[in-house]
Amino acid sequence: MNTLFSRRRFLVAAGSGLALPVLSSLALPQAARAEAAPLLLTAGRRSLEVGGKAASVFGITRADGGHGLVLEPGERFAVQLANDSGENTIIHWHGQTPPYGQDGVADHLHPALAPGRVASYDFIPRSGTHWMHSHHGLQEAQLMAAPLVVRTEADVRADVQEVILMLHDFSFRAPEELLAGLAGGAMSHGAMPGMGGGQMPMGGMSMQGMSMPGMSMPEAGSAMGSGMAGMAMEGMVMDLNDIDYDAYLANDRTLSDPQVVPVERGGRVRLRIINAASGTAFWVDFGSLVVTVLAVDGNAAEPVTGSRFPLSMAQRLDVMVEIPADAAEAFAVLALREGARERTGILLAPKGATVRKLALAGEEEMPALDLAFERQLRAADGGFAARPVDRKVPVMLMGGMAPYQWSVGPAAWPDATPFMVRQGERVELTFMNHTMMAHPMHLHGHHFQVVEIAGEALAGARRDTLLVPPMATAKVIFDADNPGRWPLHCHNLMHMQAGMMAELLYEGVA
Ligand SMILES: [Cu+2]
Repeated sequence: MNTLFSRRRFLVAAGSGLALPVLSSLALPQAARAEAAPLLLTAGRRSLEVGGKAASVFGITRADGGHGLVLEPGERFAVQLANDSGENTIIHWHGQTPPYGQDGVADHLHPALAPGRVASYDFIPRSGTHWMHSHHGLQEAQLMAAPLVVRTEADVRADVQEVILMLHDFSFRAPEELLAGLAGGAMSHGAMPGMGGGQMPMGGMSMQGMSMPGMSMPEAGSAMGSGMAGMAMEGMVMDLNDIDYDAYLANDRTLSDPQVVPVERGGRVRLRIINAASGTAFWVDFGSLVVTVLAVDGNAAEPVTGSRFPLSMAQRLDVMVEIPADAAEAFAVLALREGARERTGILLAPKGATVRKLALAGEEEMPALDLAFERQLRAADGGFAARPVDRKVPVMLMGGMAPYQWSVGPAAWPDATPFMVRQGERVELTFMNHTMMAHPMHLHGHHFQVVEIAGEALAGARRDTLLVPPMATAKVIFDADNPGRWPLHCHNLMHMQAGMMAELLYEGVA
């Protein structure tokens, strides 16, 4: 038996809350060991009010009733997770790079957490703005998600106000019903205006959906022959927003009753924004404020300034907001749904500032997300040190709306062929999107660096989730330094559930 086996176990104890010495065989710097008792998190149910109606959703709460977790510098991720949800669950620590087995994904070795049971986790957390969410069934669509922020010494020294902004989409209908509607071939797009009627056969795939006149496809290119790409650009059709949700939430509230965060005139606010929506990509909009990007997916980036940034599912964005000294009105931080007019957000309000009522929908439909911002991003540390790539892995994104089938490679999960790597290798993944939808692709257990978009090299951002637009190609690199069996999947939950997942599998791992 290989030695990994004993390392990667996480222990599922009876509901007693029994503290077990987890992963004691793992060599860890003694200095980082905290003596404090494990933090208790409870995956359970809670109720929200959405648009004046009561909604029963999931949540992941601390012992003090707060939602999610903020760890201070040097604190371990020493957590006991209790399942009080009444059904099986498993919580993935998105953005963390724990030893395999503590990742929070059920597989053939690690069962889901049964109701009434407790799982223990203990590892050195990765700093930055991350989050936690169910990786079981469709629970994520019912808000089984919460922030997971790990502060650095620099954050503490900076002494700026920190505000977390977590975005969700929400439906009163059960997610199983939403998925059945998509999978049943009943095209949800049928009721939407601007729907392109026909199907375009291309390479054995079909494309059907909303037409986006005038849309340019700068990311399209080498995924297909140039002739094919050119053909795709003529009469382009692409699908946005599989599902029309009932509401879009910012910190669990809609714009009819938004959170109003007190801020100081002349002060600075670090906003940690998490797109926890299961099926919605947003433009984050700061209106008249020009803000500075500090990090993406928890990784420091060279400063980029602007007032509107794309944020796809599962991605995080940290920005510094400087509140003008003469501010008379509250500032809205809005999340604008792509391809639509709906929006959500919070308000940053200096004392005595006017707080205006904001409509639930904007004036204009937002365009689809693109990679213009991604091209601007540079890892603050320059990214991975130069070394030859040991293994090149093509990752084909395939599928379509009718029938509703998606996959990473030709076969849908669970039949997808694993991508094999060997520990110590520098690995290059080339995402090639052969579909007419964008896919936010997430690799567990690693953060990669974006090194090429549509054939153009760059020393781009470090991330764990990259948006791959329709027909786009993008390359990322990472070092295979965390042996295990790691999901590589689309973070559109319905796509994942329809099969858009494969595994990165280290040689020698069972
Ligand atoms: Cu997808």
